[in-house]
Amino acid sequence: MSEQTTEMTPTVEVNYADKIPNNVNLSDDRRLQRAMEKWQPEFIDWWKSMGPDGFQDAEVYLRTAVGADPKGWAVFDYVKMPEYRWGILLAPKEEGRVIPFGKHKGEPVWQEVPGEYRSMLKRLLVIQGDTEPASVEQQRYLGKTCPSLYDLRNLFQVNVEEGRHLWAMAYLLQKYFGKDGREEAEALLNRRSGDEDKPRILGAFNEKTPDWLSFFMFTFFTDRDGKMQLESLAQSGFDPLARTCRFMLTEEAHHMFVGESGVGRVIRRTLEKMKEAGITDPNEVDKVRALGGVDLPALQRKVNFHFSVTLDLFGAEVSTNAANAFNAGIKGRYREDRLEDDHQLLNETYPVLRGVDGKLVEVEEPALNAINARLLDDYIKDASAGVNRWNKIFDEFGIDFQITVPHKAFNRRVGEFAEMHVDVAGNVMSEAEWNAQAANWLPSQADEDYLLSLMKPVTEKGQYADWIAPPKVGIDKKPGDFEYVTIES
Ligand code: BYC
Ligand code: FE
Ligand code: FE
Repeated sequence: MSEQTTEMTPTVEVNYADKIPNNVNLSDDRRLQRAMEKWQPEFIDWWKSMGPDGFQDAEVYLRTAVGADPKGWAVFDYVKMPEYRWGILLAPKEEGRVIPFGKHKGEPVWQEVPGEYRSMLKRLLVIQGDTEPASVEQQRYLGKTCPSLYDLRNLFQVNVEEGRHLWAMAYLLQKYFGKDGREEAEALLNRRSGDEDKPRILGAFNEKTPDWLSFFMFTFFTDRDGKMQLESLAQSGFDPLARTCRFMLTEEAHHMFVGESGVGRVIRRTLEKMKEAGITDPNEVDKVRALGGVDLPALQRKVNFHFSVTLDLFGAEVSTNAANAFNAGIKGRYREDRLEDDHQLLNETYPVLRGVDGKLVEVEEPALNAINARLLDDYIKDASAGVNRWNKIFDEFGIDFQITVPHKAFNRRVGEFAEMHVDVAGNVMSEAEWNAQAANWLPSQADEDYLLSLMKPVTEKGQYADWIAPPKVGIDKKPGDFEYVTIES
């Protein structure tokens, strides 16, 4: 007992065998346990200083994963977030699993890191791991303006689970990458979203999430990049990574639910207000704002922003990094196991939209080099299907409006179109023309100021801010007036 209780954290006593839910026999690996014992209090320090501001003592009705089986992975109870049981959970091992793609296709999966792919794997784990705490940092202040206790609880659920995803990557780094891995696990706690000197690695994770519409858009669009990347890594020939990501995906589904239902509820509330006031033209922005609703053109601009910023997360469309990772059997395609081809792609091509002499042209590229382009296309399909589900709400209210996703070359900073200026419909133009119209396409300061003016906290049980409709059902089937978060006053 005493051996397993660390002295390093005065505030949170940790008995590693009991407190860290895990299905990796943590207590059998002394070296790893020591590494995690050193990292755990640093994580808690990070959580307390960079996690949800002002709610560290609140009791939150959270889902904790205590096992990877259907019974263990969704246990609900009140918990103070710093005492959340961040665990290490891998999906069950599949006996006889073989590497599903690339040049090692058909060989037994690796249980240890293959030496020749060590640095490639480490880089992917670090990039994946870096996004998780970044998103928590981006969402740090949102609790103060929550539209309801239900939404507050969902925010915190997402935050603790992103924390758990960080644990997942920190575990892989510390278990399989020795001293290097331990250093990288510490560095994951030391970079900061938006910091000039030590920013997070990928662009979208240094943007602000200043209001709740941004949060819902982020969880809809950017967590969906998480889903696509995790689905690709879940195919990995490095089995511990594949199993880790498969379990992370069970949590990711909830994050996208929060985003999709959140934006849907904003749309619904706006349409209710329009209907009550007899407004049928969505472009009557001033009237909608006078009623305290989120106008649809501003909502579309938010979509344009979050979509385009998220597309940059897929890297360059044509990428030798991605080709190498695929060939090596380290990172596959989206749901590789459901695709029907040779899974080696040595003689295949894939059509990639490229910027050639200032024009958008579809070019057949070697499929291996087009792995990122393909994942991007799969993402666009998946995100567009979600947007179409929002569009059904307009039909329901008989309002003639549709949300659309912008063209994939719009507003890009990474990849093929980074140097081009392309509008939401896919027209290439000069920088001056683009700048002159950018305010129609991307959220303006005035949009942001208006959204911020709506962000007044609502913390009475069962009450909702006036700009968002209540959810159809509660979390864990709780009734409408359930106290999802108990805030000490
Ligand atoms: N920003 O061949 P390229 C999630 C760099 S989200 C800055 O284009 P590659 C979550 C790149 O590093 C999922 N730099 O890229 C969501 C490279 O630099 P070096 C996160 C960028 O490697 C919400 C150079 O450009 N997981 O989980 O094929 C909440 C050329 O590289 C960016 C992953 O991304 C950028 N956007 O693809 C919480 C999975 N893009 O090395 C969590 C792991 C590229 O030449 N990562 N660069 O100096 C990967 O699979 C790949 O690294 C990437 C890039 C897809 C990110
Ligand atoms: Fe995550
Ligand atoms: Fe997520």
